[in-house]
Amino acid sequence: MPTPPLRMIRAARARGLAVILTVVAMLGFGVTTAGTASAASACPSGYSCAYENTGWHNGGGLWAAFEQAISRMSAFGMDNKASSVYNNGNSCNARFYQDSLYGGYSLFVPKGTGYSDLSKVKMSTLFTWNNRVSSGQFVCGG
Ligand SMILES: [Ca+2]
Repeated sequence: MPTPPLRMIRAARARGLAVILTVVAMLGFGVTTAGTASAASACPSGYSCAYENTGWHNGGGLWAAFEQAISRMSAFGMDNKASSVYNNGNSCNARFYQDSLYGGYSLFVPKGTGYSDLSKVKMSTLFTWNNRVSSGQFVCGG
């Protein structure tokens, strides 16, 4: 398992289990990508990522990545800001959630896939997922 790039936080999950949440949130500067052939590659291997901008671009925009879960995107300045998401995990599918602590509607993101523009993804009859993600986690086996 790779060393978390920035910091780790410990938080209690909704089910009451204490887990170590490995998260990283950073501004786009300083992050380089090899050309534009694979924008999704900006999400580190083994992580799922939420981006402030569409198209999984982190240049100039805020983004957050998790290796297990982020219970509150607000802790990384990303609450209700994501406009694209990507699951670059190694073995599990992921879910992003309307509310913090994995509540409300959830958006299923299979391993190796993502949504490049959440304004085109319906959350409900009234709303899209754009600027509504508040938490996320890998869901292994489900
Ligand atoms: Ca939300």
